[in-house]
Amino acid sequence: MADWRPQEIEEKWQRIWEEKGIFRTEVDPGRPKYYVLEMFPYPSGRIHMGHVRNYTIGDVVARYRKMRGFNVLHPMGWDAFGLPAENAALRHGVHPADWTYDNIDYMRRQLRRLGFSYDWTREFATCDHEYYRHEQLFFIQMLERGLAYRKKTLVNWCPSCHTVLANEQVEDGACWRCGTEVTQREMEGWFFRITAYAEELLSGLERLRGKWPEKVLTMQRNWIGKSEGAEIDFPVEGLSEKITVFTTRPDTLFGVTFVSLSPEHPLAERLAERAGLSRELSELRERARRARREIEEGVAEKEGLFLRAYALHPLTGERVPIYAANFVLMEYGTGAVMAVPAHDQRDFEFARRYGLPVKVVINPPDGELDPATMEEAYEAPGVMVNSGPFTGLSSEEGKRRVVEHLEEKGVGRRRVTYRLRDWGVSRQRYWGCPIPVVYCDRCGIVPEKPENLPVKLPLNAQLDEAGRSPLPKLESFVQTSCPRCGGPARRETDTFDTFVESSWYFARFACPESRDPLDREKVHYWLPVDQYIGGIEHAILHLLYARFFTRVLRDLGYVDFDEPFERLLTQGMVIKEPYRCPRHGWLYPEEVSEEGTCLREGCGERVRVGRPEKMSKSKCNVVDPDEMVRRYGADTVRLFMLFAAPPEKDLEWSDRGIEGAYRFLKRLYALVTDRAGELKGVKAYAGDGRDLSPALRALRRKTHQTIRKVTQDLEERLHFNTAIAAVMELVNFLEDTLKEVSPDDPAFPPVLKETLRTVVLLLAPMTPHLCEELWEALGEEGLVSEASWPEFDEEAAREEEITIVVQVNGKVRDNLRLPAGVSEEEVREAALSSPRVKRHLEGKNIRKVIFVPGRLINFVAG
Ligand code: ANZ
Ligand code: ZN
Repeated sequence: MADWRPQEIEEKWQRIWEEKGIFRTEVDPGRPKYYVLEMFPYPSGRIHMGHVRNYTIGDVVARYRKMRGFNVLHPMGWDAFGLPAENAALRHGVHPADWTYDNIDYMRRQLRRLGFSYDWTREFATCDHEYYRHEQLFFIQMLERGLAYRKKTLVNWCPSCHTVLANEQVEDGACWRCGTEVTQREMEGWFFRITAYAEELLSGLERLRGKWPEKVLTMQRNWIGKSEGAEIDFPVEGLSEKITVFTTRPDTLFGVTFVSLSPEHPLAERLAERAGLSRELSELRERARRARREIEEGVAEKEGLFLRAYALHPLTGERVPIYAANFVLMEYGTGAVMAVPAHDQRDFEFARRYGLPVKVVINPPDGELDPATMEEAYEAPGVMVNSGPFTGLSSEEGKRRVVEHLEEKGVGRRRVTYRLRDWGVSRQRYWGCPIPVVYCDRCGIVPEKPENLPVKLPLNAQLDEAGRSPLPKLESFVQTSCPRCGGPARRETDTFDTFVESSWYFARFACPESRDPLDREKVHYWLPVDQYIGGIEHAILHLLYARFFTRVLRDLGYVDFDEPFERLLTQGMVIKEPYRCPRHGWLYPEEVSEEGTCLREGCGERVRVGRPEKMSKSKCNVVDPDEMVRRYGADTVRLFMLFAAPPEKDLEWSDRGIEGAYRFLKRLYALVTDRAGELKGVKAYAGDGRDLSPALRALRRKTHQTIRKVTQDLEERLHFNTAIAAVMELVNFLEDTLKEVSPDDPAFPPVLKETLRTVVLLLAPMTPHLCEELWEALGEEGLVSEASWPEFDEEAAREEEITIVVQVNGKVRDNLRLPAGVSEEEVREAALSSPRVKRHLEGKNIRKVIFVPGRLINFVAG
């Protein structure tokens, strides 16, 4: 029999799938749909193993669902705007557009070579103006509804990327992309009012329980950060204005000894001016902006400035000093805090530093606090003291009662706040979607007219050496006329955060050719996405933005659902051990000898093997998918990716593992093709099994048990590794059976055919090329990619039962029906619980047990 040549057969089947267009899909209201989506890639240049893993998982789901009779949508496209294109442009002197589209061409070929079942007719790149024009229309509609607005605020600024970052894009105070420390800047920019959906985004998480990883739900919940408390008004002495604070602890109101304002608070500015402290305040503000990261982590030294002004306690009328304090954030609550040093650690530290009084108003349930000797704030609940009419209440009850009282007096109210901030979408970048507004001297900010869309990103821009956006200097772009008055106007030169594009691409895949942004009928049929698959790194950013944008689209009348992704799988990373030579640093695997010494320049030093970690070029521990496909073929790479770990866990790359996958497929190829000739005309067994020899009955049983197992693994848990293990076990079982059965048994060919056919069907979603080849070799009709998933026969899968005789002292006392192959332990347990056996053992000691497997158990007792 000819050897398996994966490269040849893989290209052949890819061509056939392509020619027949079997993965092209259309709306078909008569059939149930299934939408599988993997997070689309950024066209960075080449795909990496993380992509291969992500897309292989998605492909198995798509192919499996298709075999189950679903009308499957499985699209692919490109998240194509973004900074790397600009960086590459600077480095290599190519235009970002050329760089991006070249990369797309290359990566598309790589994906095709892996045999993924995409409907390529739906492909688009987000930098196509036919895509982003619709996004511009959404923006204009959001503007009309107040869901997009412009404001001046402190923003996160990445000095190396020369752009603003959203809060979600700042990780531990550094830029999520380049790792540079982020600074704070005051700037004007465009915002999306995601906070208007805070409550909905939070409560919506409930519905996703059990369908999204718990970890992602928790991260989103914390990010939204709901806080329930009250707003309380403090009049300011000598001013008509009042300070409104936000607190989660109204029960501590009687313990307030000062009020803290954010250094950014407008009132702080005014009070400082009045007191001649403007310079001091602005210095404090600058230091606070620089130390933003430490402040948010709570590790910054507490620092403040007495503004020489007093607030009046809303219930007691007491005068309390007003400070500007570096730890009060302008963007949270009201930017003002009633300070209760006895019960808030930050206030406590601040009070100690500035010699401010500490007043205890909550005692622990079993003791009394002494403000003179306290070393830290007491933040836990307790009993209210020194609190006028509220003294004696528990802090929980106190919270409620104090707010009620404040509401009656009109000086406070219940209030809920969220940590979530509005989404800043302006980026001072070139390679992005232009924000479609103009600035007119006469009319102010004017949105572009929908019929003038798209506002195309000009491709004739000369990139700036320093990496700044060329748009503000590109007069041909900037100079325009006002859509309202026709007079001269200037275009907005900021572009959208690229997360705007990825917030709705999944809906556009339903109707990529539509002239309207979304074709309601098609979107209604295909969406929401049934299974979404991607990396955990998007747990907040992309997934929160997409959930928000879906609700915006709903409110704009484009879609009729809230949650874009029904089920989410976050796959683990592909990791590998790095090698390091004390002299030469990181080494490629080829630079390490079998004995584990460094081969570079005949070095010979012992190489250290690091713990497996995320593949990265800098550590020389990357494996190139192309090279693996060239060496083993796509099916082997796919099988290994699926077999080596459950999808949500990290997968450690192993050369032995991929070799093992290769050998298994090779063996399977030989097993089937060796017998394919004789089996071609044979029909798969379809009887009830009663006419079969025990060996063939056992093979059928194993076959149907395997169908059951694989179906369960693919249906719910997406545990491909255990599914593959089950098929491998079946193949082993089959090989053992082949040694046992007589070749003249007329039932043998049909049963063998049934088993081989099943193996091919079960593996088809995972190793589709090989399975097409084997399907054809077995003489089956059509393509296995279009075949139906096998049904398992409960009856055939049931374990065979045998009769075991139970004796007590040699006399038969019972007959038990038990599954074939039960252990002695199981038989003994079953026998001892039989009432008839029990009766004869009563009051006796079992001295000995005689067990004849498959036949008899005898208790010797006396
Ligand atoms: C008085 C008080 C007394 C407070 C007490 C706490 C304990 P979470 O749970 O995170 O919502 N706060 C309010 N606005 C702030 C801002 N802009 N910057 C810094 N801190 C701010 O925290 C709410 C609490 O954080 C509020 O309750 C307020 O301090 C402070 F024994 O008010 B509390
Ligand atoms: Zn950066």
